[in-house]
Amino acid sequence: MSVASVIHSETDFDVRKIREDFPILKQQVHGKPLVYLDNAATSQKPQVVIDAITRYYTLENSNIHRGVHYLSSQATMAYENTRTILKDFLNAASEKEILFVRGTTEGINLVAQSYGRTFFKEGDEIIISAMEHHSNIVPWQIVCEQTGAKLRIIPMNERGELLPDAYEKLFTPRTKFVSIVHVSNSLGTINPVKEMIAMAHCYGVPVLLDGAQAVQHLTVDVRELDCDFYVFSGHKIYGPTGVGVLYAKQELLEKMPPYQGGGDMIRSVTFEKTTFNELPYKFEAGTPNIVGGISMTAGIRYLQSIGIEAIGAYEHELLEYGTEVLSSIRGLRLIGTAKNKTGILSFVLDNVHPHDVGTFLDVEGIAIRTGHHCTQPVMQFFKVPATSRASLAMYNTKEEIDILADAIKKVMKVFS
Ligand code: C6P
Repeated sequence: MSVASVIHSETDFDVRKIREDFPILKQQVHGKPLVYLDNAATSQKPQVVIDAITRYYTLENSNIHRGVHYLSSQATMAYENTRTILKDFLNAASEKEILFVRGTTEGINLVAQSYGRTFFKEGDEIIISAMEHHSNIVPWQIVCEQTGAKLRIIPMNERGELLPDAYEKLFTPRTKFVSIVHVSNSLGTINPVKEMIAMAHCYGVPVLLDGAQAVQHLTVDVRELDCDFYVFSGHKIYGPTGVGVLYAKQELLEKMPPYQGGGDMIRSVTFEKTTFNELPYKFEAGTPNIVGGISMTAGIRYLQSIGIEAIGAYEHELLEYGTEVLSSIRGLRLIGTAKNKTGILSFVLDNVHPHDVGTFLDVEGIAIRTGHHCTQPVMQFFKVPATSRASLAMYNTKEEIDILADAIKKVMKVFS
């Protein structure tokens, strides 16, 4: 469906009504209306998510999978129901393929330690890309240290797009795994993951997608993508911090050993031998973030009630507007100009350090992120120490982009 056919203007989308659902947006910061443009770091929470947290602690609080009493079975039902919502959200084949984790970072570490440490050996190769978040670099470096495997890196061009031919050339008989970001957090690039997965599968190699910046903007269907692992964080999809999801194909999970040991992941324990629980519990040791899981799905249901296609189309309209407005500022260079992007506007200004930009904008009530965005290799590629990054969500407006642009012009004036 084309962007234009989904949405025509802010009015159609009713962004004003959506903003009403996010109480935090109503406040003033340093005497100015808050302009929140740091959504890639974490999104704000709608009232339904805040209510789900309050309701859980007011009416349902209890440990799950353990008690026979009323509250425990209510909490267990609510928690397991969220697994079903997540299964449907990702179009996974079964609840057994949905693991609760602390977030994207823990999901990738789980796969690196459980799958990688078990199946990689000396000389094996793992392909990642030049635009990975540190969370999709360091866990693989650790497993390389442990097993003797090596990292191979898919290069990118000056627009921040991966090079498909170079990707294909990286495959050798030693390639054992591919782990790539679906949408880059510092560039906004949407990678052609379906094609990349198909290519890896031609060589019999499984693929993990880091979906931390994708699920809140794009429809993700793990069966259509045919990815082997998919991971995302609750707090970037309008839910709370400290909870996320790892999807994995059941056949792979069956072969993988537990990541952590403890309560709930066992079937029986003696001092001589422990047998493990069935999927997905084999990978969920200890009391989980129960309220996190339940309220994360309140966020997902909220997003679904608006419609992910409509959100994506609206954000795309904002991105196009923001790109035009920011590009017209003399002395501003956009970093990340891929053809296929989500709402990330990373930029550098002539003669002004990004941290000064961030501090100045904060005084104007504008929240952006400045720094390397946990993607130092991306900064090295573009030969910049850091960037300023405005990241968009469904509740942002063109008016806020204008406020951002005016504030940037002021910064440039002050520093010139
Ligand atoms: N990026 C940003 O400001 P956690 O911290 O586990 O929820 O997510 C880690 C992570 C992994 N992959 C990608 C692509 C990400 O964007 C992030 C988090 C935030 O860009 C915080 S560094």
